Amino acid sequence: MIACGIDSLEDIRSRVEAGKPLTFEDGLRLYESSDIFTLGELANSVRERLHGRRAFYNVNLHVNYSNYCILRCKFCSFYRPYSKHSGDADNGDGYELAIEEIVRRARAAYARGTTEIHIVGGLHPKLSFSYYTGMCRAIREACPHLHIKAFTAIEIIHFTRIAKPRLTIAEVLMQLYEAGLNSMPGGGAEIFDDRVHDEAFKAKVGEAEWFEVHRTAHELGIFTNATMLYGHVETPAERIKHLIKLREHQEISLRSRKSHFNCVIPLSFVPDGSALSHLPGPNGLDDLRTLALARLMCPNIPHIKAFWIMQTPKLAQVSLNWGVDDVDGTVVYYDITKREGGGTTHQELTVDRLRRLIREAGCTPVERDSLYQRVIRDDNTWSVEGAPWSVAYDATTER
Ligand code: V47
Repeated sequence: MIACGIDSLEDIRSRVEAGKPLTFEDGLRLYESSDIFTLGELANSVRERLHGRRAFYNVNLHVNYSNYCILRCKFCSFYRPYSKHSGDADNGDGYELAIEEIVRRARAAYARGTTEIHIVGGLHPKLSFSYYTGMCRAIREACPHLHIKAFTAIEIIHFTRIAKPRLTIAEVLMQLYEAGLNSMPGGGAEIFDDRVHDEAFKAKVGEAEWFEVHRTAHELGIFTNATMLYGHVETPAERIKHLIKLREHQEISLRSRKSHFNCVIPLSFVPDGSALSHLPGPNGLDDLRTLALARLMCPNIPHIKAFWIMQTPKLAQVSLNWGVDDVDGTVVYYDITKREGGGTTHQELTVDRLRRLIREAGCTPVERDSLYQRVIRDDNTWSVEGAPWSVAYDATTER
């Protein structure tokens, strides 16, 4: 409905208020509307219906176990080609972490009160499947209640191929689960569209396989997240279609599977160092519009996360009134993009800073675990609501 050159959006408002799913055309009109205030207001109304003024964060540690990768995705500045003579092809900054080093980092973080370890890496051409199960088992043994959120759908497909003998997706997930895996992150989704796939990440498995992994995880009772990498070669229409596909998958998971997506994480493309570095990347309004759109197009996915590493802490803070209810966590080290942290991989926000960002946005900070249960801390233990266990930690170290 166009009035005086400005789309009034009133018909969309009534559908949002009635809890009706928005159509592709609704999404596009919202994205293209110059009335960014109504877009923010509508997204905030869904956010408040679901979560009131609560805003979630967690105390986590990211570990990227290796940057060697057999893929060459154009948006990625993280991968290094693998060479037997390390240093030849990768400028000397290719790496892979020994399981002992990963456990050392996990143990140190756990002792400081970290509740989640988020592990992803490149598709390594040489490591065997036992490296990944061994990694989960060793972390589980060292840190009994540390939530292991690990491996994107793309890595899971890679594991089915490197396992000897080859395994099905369900078999890979079951073996990882038995070794200690708790849930899966949402990476590797990029944009569900064949044109964008062929232009920006042609060699990577596509939409069908990504959804097959998440469908299998949901059937097995493993919770997962879902991402969307925006601001490169895709159009706003392709973003909206991506979000609708996530909503449709979630509808079935909620109806007939044991678990579902916990959150959508729209990832703001960081061009630096990638084969698409000539592109400008999203501006602040693109970021806000896309986060708000994610909230409005996927009302059946409980949480929308702004990942401050990519959207920046300032934009993540603003987005808390634009549909977002989660700002991820302390992170500590992040190798995939280096926007924060002065170009280093040390990218960390303390709990005090996260809570302040949230309070300054007019929200109430709530520490969550990886499944969005409330974390309860006293002077030197943490637990989650209803759990029969608690974990002792050193609360004198800054988290
Ligand atoms: O899959 C790669 C993306 C993802 C770039 O599930 C890039 O809680 C921006 O999935 N600019 C990994 N993004 C990160 C991820 C994630 C992050 C935080 C929380 C969760 C969660 C998941 O990062 C990759 C890819 O889509 N990525 N390169 C880049 N230049």
